[in-house]
Amino acid sequence: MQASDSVLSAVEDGVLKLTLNRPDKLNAFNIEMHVALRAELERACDDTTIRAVLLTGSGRAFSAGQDLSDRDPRKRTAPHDLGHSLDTYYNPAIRLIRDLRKPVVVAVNGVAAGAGANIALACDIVIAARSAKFVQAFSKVGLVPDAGGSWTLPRILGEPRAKALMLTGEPLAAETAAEWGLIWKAVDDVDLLDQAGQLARKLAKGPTIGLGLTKHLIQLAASNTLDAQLDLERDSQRVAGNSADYAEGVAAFLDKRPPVFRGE
Ligand code: LHQ
Repeated sequence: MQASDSVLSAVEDGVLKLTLNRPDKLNAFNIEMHVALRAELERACDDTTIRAVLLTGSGRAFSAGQDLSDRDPRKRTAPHDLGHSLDTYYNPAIRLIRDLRKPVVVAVNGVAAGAGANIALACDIVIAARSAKFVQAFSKVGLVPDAGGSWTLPRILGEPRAKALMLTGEPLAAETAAEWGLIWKAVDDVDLLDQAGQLARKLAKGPTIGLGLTKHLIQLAASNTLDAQLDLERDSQRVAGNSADYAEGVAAFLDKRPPVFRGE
């Protein structure tokens, strides 16, 4: 199924592969791309045959963030309400990625700048091409970090590195991002899509209910007390323990055979 030219989509082996596709604009976000991405993320949520998402970009970039030619102040008599852009487009996308109870792998194939960087960093497992870089470009155009970046970077990197990256807009190389724990790993450019695809397919064959609950637990850990987290683990384990995939996992272990999880 192909929803829009600006986001290519295909489902194979339980993986919804989404490719941001405005390569001549370094996959910068315009409204059409936002609408298409949102529709695809909603589909990932609703369609039980989709058990993992793989997001990437076409051409030499992952995404250069907001399409600035769409936001040219010289072409307006009144200023744009950028808060409205965030409410309508970016924030729902970040919430959909984080709330989706299925793993989202992102293959960062080249530069990821501005909101493009922070959309990538909102995904569950970030694999980047060694040549890719992450640029908190906002300060260069007089804006503040958005798309969740001002939340994600200080939590993962701490204030010193988050502030330096965000105040200077200096690019962060994929390998350094991996050394700093901001992403899962940097791989050779030629191997990126193979490795990210293999990982997404493996996750799509996993116990989807348990994986979704695990994602949720990890996301709440930093803001929960230990007591609240222990309660949440109990509640989540109750749900996981009632899943058919748990029964299959234990049966397969006892039978000494690989499990066949159905995501149920
Ligand atoms: C672009 C863009 C772009 C349009 C490259 N737009 N054309 C903002 C406002 C509204 C609501 C809420 O949120 C936001 C959040 C944001 O995302 S703000 C930050 C927006 N992004 C940026 O400031 C990044 C701007 N781009 C760059 O700094 C560079 O292009 C990077 C570092 C990404 C890549 O540099 P190069 O590899 O040297 O490529 P380039 O600069 O030559 O760009 C190639 C083409 O892509 C070029 O077009 P052209 O027709 O000359 O070939 C650029 O104009 C176009 N392009 N980013 N965001």
